[in-house]
Amino acid sequence: MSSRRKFLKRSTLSSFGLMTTSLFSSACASNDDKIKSNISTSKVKFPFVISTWENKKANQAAMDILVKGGNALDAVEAGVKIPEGDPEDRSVGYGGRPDRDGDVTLDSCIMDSEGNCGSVCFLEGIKHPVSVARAVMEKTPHVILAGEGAQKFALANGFQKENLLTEKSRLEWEEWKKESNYEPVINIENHDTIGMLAIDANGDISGACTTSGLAYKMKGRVGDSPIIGAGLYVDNEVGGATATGMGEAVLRSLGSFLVVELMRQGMSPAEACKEAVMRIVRKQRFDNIQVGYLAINKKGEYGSFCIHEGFNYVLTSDTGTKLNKSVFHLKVKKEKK
Ligand code: SD4
Repeated sequence: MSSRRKFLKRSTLSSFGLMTTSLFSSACASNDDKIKSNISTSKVKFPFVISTWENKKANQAAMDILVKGGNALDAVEAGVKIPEGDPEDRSVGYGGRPDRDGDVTLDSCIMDSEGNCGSVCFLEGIKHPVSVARAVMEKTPHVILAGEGAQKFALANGFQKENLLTEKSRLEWEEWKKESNYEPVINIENHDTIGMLAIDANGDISGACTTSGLAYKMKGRVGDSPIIGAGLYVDNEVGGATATGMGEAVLRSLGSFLVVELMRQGMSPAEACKEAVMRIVRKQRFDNIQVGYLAINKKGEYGSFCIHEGFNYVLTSDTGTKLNKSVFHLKVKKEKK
């Protein structure tokens, strides 16, 4: 069982234990000092690539391009295409869990160092939505194409229509349908949306974010991942940020844009991610949802912050690949055996 999956289980159990507002606030206060001491600035020589969760292969594909002098845009596209094409990755692209009607619908976006961006949402039948998002950016006057229009555009631009629902995902969905018990509670679902940021040898930053979204979501639901400023934002003068977790919470606070703007005002990536998470904690219900932010700046500094313990990210540079645990707001209580 992946550590992410274990986290989801543990987190759900522990969140049910925290039932009152006063308990929440005391947990916040007592954790705050620890958080302060954990927020240190980490820096790495560029080029490097960083991405949400544990997808080392995705980072490697991006790094292969960066070490040859390739640009950050090509790197992030190639990187996130790895989980998009992997049927075992159940929350991105091919093999992703379907919506409640049994359809796999994909959300993806990409943004380059010039401030250009492209996005597709509610896209069906196309394995690599990030490449369609890039085509939207490069070949149309628009930023976002949705649903049928996005698919029509993809087909007109050489993408093939494929069935993205694997047998494994279909059988799970059939099982889910027996009770059709849908609670939009992110911590009980397994989803490893990839948000990736890269800084190339020239110091230019690009990012991409791609997902099949929440399993068994309502038909037509679009999350934060394809929304520029929510799931991803890059400003090459400052840095870049990406998000994972409960998309609705990120959308309400336009989290990735917020992180970049906070860095513009002088915060380090980790401090900015923390402040963006704390906005959610202060203004929204956060007991049973996870949100994690990951950010880099122009100096090559990086950092992250999440609501609940358990979010991690992978960093790949010329010194190799390292899985890092994110600093968090609330500790997950250990399961009693
Ligand atoms: C969404 N933010 O669709 C995505 C889900 C996610 O790891 O990040 N999963 O809300």
